Amino acid sequence: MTALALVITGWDVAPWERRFRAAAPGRDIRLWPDRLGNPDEVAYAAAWLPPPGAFGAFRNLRAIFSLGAGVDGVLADRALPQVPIVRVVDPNLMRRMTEYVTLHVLMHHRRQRLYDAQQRQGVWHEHAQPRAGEVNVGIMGLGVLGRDAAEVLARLGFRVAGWSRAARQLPGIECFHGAAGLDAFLARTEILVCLLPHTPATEGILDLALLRKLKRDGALGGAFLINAGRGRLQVDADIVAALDQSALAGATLDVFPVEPLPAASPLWAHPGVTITPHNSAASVPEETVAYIVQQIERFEAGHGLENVIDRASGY
Ligand code: NDP
Ligand code: OXD
Repeated sequence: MTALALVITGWDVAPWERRFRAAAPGRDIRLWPDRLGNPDEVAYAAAWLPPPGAFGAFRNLRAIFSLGAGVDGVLADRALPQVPIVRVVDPNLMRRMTEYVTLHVLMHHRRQRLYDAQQRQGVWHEHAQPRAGEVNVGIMGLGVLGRDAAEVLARLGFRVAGWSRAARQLPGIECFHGAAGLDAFLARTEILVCLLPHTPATEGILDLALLRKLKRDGALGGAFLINAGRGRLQVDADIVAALDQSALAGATLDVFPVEPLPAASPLWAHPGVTITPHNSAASVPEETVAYIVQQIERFEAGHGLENVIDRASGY
């Protein structure tokens, strides 16, 4: 009764199955929905975007492992069994996100989109370049990912602040928290990086009203948004409006309320938008499976599971 079921939609299941079989050769690996066998034998589920009700048949389930750092896709199932939900915390995933955030902060800071446009027109023209120390970056979400990105950007010399739910203290980072701290955080932020989880409290938080509160008269002469958290944090139409009204000078978006981003979305062709296909910090089977197998071994040896999410707060 210790089988592990893979409940995966939206991703190719084959590399995950191969990796679980290689990393845990003694483990009985089942595949939802067609190769489940007797569901009473399933003790663990590893899931990405599980369809609602998918875990209902697993009467002896002991834990659910999200295959990503975010758990909103798992929590979307209103009929989830009352078992611990473990999310991915992995240094490789964290560093991939920090690479992405650093790349796009620097892209906006160094005006790379402007130089790309000039290159296409054969224009040789240099623009004034502020120092990193003159530019305010603000990171929404000071968790595992937000903290690492904040530290790296601070080392590059940016003036970095962060916003979280509870009060935090991080050396060299100006920390704001809660609804009471949000406006002051936004008012000093020129490059806004969003690394929040999607929860009922954060849904749609990146709307026009919020984007209008960003600092536009700083060294960069405008405000920029980088969202690599979740698509449902943002209101796509409001981002287009913010760009068109110059509340934003540019946006990098890795995530969208509907993925893949529909062909009809005006974001695709907007000159102020840089789009990536939800790949800022992909879960790599080799790394994620090693982490989950290690968690199961810990659990079966009588130690607690790590990185269990708090269902009440949704992350
Ligand atoms: P953590 O749980 O470690 O951190 C979440 C942070 O968000 C915490 O600082 C938390 O505050 C803050 N937060 C949550 N709710 C609120 C709120 N209502 N108001 C203010 N702050 C809030 O998560 P990670 O850093 O590991 O990951 C963050 C998110 O990144 C994931 O949930 C996922 O959605 C996304 N992600 C995206 C990927 C991609 O490829 N695009 C890849 C991996 C993750 P506090 O510190 O007070 O708890
Ligand atoms: C994650 C993701 O949550 O890849 O890890 O989106």
